[in-house]
Amino acid sequence: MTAQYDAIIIGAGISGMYQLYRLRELGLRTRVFEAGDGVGGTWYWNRYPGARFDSESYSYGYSFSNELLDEWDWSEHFSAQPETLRYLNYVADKFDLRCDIEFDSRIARAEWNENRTQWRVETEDGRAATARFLITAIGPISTPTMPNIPGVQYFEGEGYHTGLWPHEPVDFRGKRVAVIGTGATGVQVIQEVAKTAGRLAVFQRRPNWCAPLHNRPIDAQTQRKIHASYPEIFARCRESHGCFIHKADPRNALDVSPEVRETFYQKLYDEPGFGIWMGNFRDILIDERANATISEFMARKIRERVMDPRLADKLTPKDHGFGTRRVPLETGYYEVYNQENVELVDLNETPIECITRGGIRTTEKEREFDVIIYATGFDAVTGAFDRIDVRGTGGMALKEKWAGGPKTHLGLQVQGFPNLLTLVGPHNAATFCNIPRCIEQNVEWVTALMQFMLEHGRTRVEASAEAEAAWTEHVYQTAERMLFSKIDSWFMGINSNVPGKQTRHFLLYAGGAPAYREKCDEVAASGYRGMAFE
Ligand code: NA7
Repeated sequence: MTAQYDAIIIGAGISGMYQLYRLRELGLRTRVFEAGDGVGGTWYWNRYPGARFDSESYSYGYSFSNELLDEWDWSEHFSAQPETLRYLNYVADKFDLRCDIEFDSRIARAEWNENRTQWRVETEDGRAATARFLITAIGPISTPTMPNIPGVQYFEGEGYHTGLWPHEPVDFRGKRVAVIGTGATGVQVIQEVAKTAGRLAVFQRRPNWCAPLHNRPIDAQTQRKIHASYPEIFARCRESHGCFIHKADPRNALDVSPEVRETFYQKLYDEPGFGIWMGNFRDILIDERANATISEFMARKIRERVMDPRLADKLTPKDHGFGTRRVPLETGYYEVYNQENVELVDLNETPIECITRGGIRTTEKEREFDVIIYATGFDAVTGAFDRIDVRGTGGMALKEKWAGGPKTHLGLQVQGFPNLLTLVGPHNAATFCNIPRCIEQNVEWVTALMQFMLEHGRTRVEASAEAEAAWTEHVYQTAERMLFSKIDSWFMGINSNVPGKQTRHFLLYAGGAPAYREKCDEVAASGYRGMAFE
């Protein structure tokens, strides 16, 4: 018999857990289907050594429960993955969420039934359930992609993608380890593995601009201060573009003297977290000349930290300016390349030909390894949708609808897919955000919509084609002026390992979380303009 619910949520990460909590308050019978055997989403899967926040811990946790805020102490300014996973398990226990979550249940199909005004979902192993509402909480960076290098399957040593890391600890002591990929993940894993590996080879295709994290433990006095100032911390996040505690400086880099610039850049470089990206001069992400000033500063830092000038040069991006791709935060990353047991393999000079049974062969030679770590990234934002066969009205496939780039209303709804709400979906501000801050906004907006429907006896909601076109147009307009829209990265939907993802389609929302929140609130206040109810 097919199980019946009022609402189905796919995913028990940060957004799915909170959505469940809120829908229960509305009295809806809600079921969460989760592919893993535990809660936590990103923090469940990404167990690789070195995985940690780039957001200040106390700005990242849920803000909806004062009791939870009072009870939980973060031990470090930027918490490591095991602590974050413990936190999310604590939340699941505290609010008794597990009883409504079906673990080991990956949803393979979701189909809208117009006659019954309901969604039917099916797990990979054939279990089915129906519900009036379907809420995807599947995460923007949750579909790991292996490199499209021939021979991956023949490697006889240990091979791990960072996003599918084993639950048991992996020992690198004395081993010959390769890391492919130097994004935010690669940087975290490289600096950690370099501590114990016998030999480490980093296979770099494109370097990124990395900035110091400056993590440290939280002492008792600071802990008390954090607890006392949660309202201010969250208020600050609310006001900033990406809901980080770092607010962009109102000045333009080009309006101040080189000396003022230098002092400011140095100050940001010495401070913890994303300040150098999010709290920098407002024009560095918009104006190429302004961007060149910070890029030059960062290049100098690499030269100062890497002893071999040739290596420093290879580690310096030439194809994009600082901040136009995701900035990895690091702790001693550049110094790793001063270690004798670490080698940087520049794939521009010597591309990988194949993975062999014993290691990796480039055009130069074959190197043997005991372990290969694939830090090769994700099929971002739309990838998690693509691997579910989502069918809307008339059997329309979501994957086909989005083939030329996503089209959404507020990044939360899709015309032709009634009663589907996409938390942290494409073109949603949550994709470019200190994510739990925007997740809470998404979940609360969706909850209010469902409450409105319950109160008004509505059973079906669908965004209009006009509202969807207008939002999509707005999303592209806000992205156009940003320098990153001219650069290949996962922000722009580029993934060299996934067929069909070589053309730039902006996946995020660049108008900023405050503007996004305002627009969502306006839509709600207008009685949900642009959405048709039945
Ligand atoms: P990213 O940022 O997409 O980085 C993936 C890295 O892997 C990047 O350096 C890629 O080089 C490299 N890569 C991918 N495929 C290949 C192949 N086939 N050969 C060689 N190198 C390859 O993923 P991350 O996991 O680091 O970060 C994703 C987000 O997760 C991050 O932004 C955080 O928000 C959390 P490329 O640059 O494409 O040349």
